[in-house]
Amino acid sequence: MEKKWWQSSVVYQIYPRSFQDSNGDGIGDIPGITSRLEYLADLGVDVIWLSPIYASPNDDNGYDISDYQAIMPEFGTMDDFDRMLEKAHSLGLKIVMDLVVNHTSDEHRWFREAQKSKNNPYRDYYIWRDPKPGMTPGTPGAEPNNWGSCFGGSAWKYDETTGQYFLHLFSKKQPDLNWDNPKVRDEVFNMMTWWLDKGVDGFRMDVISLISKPEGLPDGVANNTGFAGFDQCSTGPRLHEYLQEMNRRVLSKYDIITVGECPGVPMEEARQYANLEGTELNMIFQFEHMASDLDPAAGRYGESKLNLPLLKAILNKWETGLQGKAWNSLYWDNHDQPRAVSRFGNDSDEWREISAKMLATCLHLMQGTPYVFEGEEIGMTNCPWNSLDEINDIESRNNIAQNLKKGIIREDQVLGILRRQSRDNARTPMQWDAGENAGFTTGTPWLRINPNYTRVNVADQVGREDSIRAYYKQLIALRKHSDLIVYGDFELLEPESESVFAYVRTLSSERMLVACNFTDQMVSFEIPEEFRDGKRLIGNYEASGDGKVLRPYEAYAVIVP
Ligand code: ISL
Ligand code: CA
Repeated sequence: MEKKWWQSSVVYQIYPRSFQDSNGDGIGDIPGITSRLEYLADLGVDVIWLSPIYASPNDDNGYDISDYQAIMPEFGTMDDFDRMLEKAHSLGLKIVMDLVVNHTSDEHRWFREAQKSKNNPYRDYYIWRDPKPGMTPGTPGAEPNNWGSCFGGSAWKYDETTGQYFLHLFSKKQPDLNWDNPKVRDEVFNMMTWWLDKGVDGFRMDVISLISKPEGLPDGVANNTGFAGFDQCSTGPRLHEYLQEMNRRVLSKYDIITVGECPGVPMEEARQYANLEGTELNMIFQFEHMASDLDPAAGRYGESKLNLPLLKAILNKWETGLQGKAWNSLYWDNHDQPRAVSRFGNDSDEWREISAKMLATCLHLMQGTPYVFEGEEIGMTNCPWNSLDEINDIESRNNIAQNLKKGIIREDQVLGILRRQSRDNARTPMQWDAGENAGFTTGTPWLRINPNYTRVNVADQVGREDSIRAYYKQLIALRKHSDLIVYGDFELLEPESESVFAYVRTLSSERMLVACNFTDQMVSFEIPEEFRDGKRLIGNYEASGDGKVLRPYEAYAVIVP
């Protein structure tokens, strides 16, 4: 297999609104990011993925873009961007842009034009349909089909001016682009080329699996909300054709990293998306393991409890299934998910540090490119929200309102749900120090700061040898010098265990055992014979145990020969 730099890289995701404010308006910005680049270089990551920084009315915090070639004024200017890019490159850091092209904002010039009339040259940039015959346009049931928006309600909005509906799989301010129109593809590919010529190092492609809609836009199977989910748009009929065209016309001309966000895409399909011949993308984000703590009937906003055998089965399937055929991405955290240490680890003061290190060990020593989300490297946790008023996230707000109205959840369940599942758990400002506003801003932060910032912050951890951050740094450095960590085959041990996640990696004669305890109890785990005299590579307890048990949340890696 030909080795690629992005296979041995670690990517760090920045949610710009929450990373570092530089001018006291309470909103993170590009100069703020620039001022923290040394911190990231020191951590040892290779690539920074920036959540969207383009002009946007912020209905979905930048995932609704009104101009792909302009910077959101709140974040700074194009000059600020150029300075950031230059400094990043001088520190050996690459910059990956978020490419959000399943939809635009309804305030994008193309959509403003498209809305004017049925024969506007931009009309066909979007997906318009007549109301259902015999129904009163604009009333429930008159929508062209039963698809629901990911943020609640129908995926169709009625437009009075022209008497038609437009499709929006996300908010009504995020109309879906019509990728079947070659002009749309030209526009997107030209825009991508413009950014790449500027020197950016790749793209993370937002819900790229949804861009090709099924022929005839048929009804789907409705769920408990009365609407069908977006499964029927996942890997639509022309998806691979479009990615191959994008690859031919744009991606293949640059030495970059590409990762497609692909909710709902199965492993077998990922072999094509992320194939090693390189005809489409380098890797994708799969979502299956993000459901391993959810009750399938209740979904994202129901109660949650980790099913460890299921989590292992899913990751094992992806590790062994893509082995030699395609490439994995590895993540616990991102801006859409609750904090991993609260979710899969233990965020109490007693176990936060140890369990955060355990999760990091488990993830970073698998095969694939690891992603670290801002604050993960210091063990930032979910936030103890006091009310729905504190929440900014459109997904939680809309879905909770809808589920209350439909009687799917009760009022007294709302806080628990928010604390467990809201996307805003990931979006609270970065905790830099124990001072005012966690060192994030001198003004009023746009979103509540997690009150534990006095105990969980960067300043405390930088320079402390036993910190979570120091441990991440160590894990990241290990990968740089080990083909075994990057390329070794993966083999799961004890798949049925409810408490231990253990696996072996193999590259010719080199073997590595990784053992992780996902519980706060001492559990028995007999170290396999061949590893008894092995060399300890890393571990989250100071000294090795007796080889017969794992202490609470213990994790270690041992290598032979
Ligand atoms: O993560 C999710 C479900 O588990 C959804 O919240 C998420 O919306 C979905 O995965 C798509 O995410 C991406 O596109 C959205 C944007 O809101 C998310 O922030 C983005 O990551 C629409 O652009
Ligand atoms: Ca600012």
